[in-house]
Amino acid sequence: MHILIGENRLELTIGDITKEKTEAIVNAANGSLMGGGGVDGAIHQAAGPELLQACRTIRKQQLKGEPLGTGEAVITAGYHLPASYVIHTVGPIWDDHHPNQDKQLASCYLHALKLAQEHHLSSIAFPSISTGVYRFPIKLAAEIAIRTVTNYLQTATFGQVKIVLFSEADFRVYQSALKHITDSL
Ligand code: AR6
Repeated sequence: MHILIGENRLELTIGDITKEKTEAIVNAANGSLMGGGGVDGAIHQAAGPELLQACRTIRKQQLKGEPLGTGEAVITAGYHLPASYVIHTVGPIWDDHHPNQDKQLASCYLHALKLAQEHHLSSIAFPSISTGVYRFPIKLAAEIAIRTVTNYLQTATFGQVKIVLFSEADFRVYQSALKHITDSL
């Protein structure tokens, strides 16, 4: 399913993000940028060892050895992926609920979109950040993701944004969030 927002298109699909042909795909990484499980593991596996090397260089040079902060984003090439770029971001770990986690999750989407636009990219695919290992409740995560992306697309000329869900159940949650938010636009 998709909606048009000005000249931009927001699309929800079910699939494996490592197969996406958008110019950039987003990785739900951890601060170490050294890989992990879930979508992070799948992206590193499909991109090849060059991706880990690029992440090491970013940790050393751009981040001066520090971990990537929650809600921040960095960009690398996509190496063996169909996507030319990977934008790595770190979602919040769900821990009861303090409002800062909502802001951090919104920041992931916002910083990834801004970074893509700074690199003159016009298509990007996101996974459902933080809703796997990091346990963020998917209903709330979907509302935050879709609201952040639609707000951004209302003020920018970007192109295509996809959110790639890994299961039919996750897709349905995002679909109802999209419907809820577009009804109020
Ligand atoms: N394509 C699309 N979505 C996927 C794929 C895929 N190939 N594989 C999994 N998902 P998670 P997080 C979905 O756990 O919660 C890692 O170890 C998955 O079903 O990947 O942000 C990192 O290194 C879920 O809906 O990311 C971090 O340590 C969504 O992607 C930590 O997990 C996110 O689940 C990050 O946790």
